[in-house]
Amino acid sequence: MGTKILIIGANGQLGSVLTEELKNKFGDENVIASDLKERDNYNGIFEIIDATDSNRIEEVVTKYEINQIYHLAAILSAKGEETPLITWDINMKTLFNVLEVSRRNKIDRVFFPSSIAVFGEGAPLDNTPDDAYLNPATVYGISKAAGENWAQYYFLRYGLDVRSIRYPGVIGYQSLPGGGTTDYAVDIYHKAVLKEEFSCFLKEDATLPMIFMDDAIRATIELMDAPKKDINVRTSYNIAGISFAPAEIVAEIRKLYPDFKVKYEPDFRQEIASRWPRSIDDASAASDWGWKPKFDLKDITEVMIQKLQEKYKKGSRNKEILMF
Ligand code: AKB
Repeated sequence: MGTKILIIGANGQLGSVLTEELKNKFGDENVIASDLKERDNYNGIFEIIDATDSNRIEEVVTKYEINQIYHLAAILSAKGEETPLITWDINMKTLFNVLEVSRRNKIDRVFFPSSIAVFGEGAPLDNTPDDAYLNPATVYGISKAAGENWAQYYFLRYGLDVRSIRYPGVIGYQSLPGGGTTDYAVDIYHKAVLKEEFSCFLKEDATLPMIFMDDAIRATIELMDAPKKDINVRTSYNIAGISFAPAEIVAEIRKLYPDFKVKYEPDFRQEIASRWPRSIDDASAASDWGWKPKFDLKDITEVMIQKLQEKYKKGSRNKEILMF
């Protein structure tokens, strides 16, 4: 039987782009997108799934004879701090539901996204290795650190082939992030193209690991394509893209928009960022499944500006409705 994929959280920043890529690779009929609400103008098979309801996940898995699940639904770092217990409940319940449905239905491969948010005090800030001490200070980070261990547990206990990546901040023109600490690095490009002033919620020297969407999607697919015998990390793989601070992205944007205005107004998200790594050691991903990023800050800036200029030229100034 061929590959039949279910994507949970297909309307999100990563999910919406990954869905299109998987459709290109496996065919529209083999990729079932799902989220809490149907996506406007979506071209393909879509099911409404609230992933806190395991019966509903199981129903869709059975209906389409799914054999791979990408579980992308979660509440992110900044948003999660507004309602810590609800965030914990949602992030863990949806993961347990996916793991249990996958175990019961003998799903071949499961993808669970983790994050650099699993790190905190006690981990080296530079070149943070995969096996650094995990001491997350956000509820999102705690849920991801616990989730990684549960992923490994399901692999060890039940042989479920769960694979995971710790994403840095993801930067893309196709979709918008929501509720993260790294979101500024997407919003800033929208403001530059709209010729508006940007208020940055991080300090100008707050260096964080980031990755371009194309690299993030390629990493995900490469990990899921890798032979099972090569996957030696069953918690989650670090992957690095690039690292930069707000002042560096501003300098890069000003090469194209010399009058771009920025003010720094750090808020609680600066506190979160200050505990995260500045850069990531991704040696295990490189040696186990050949991971290598392609895009640096200059490449990212050129593509982001060009693509956003095209989008804004075509339509409205409302960035929410410009995506896809
Ligand atoms: C966030 O900022 O919460 C996310 C992440 C790094 O996982 N983008």
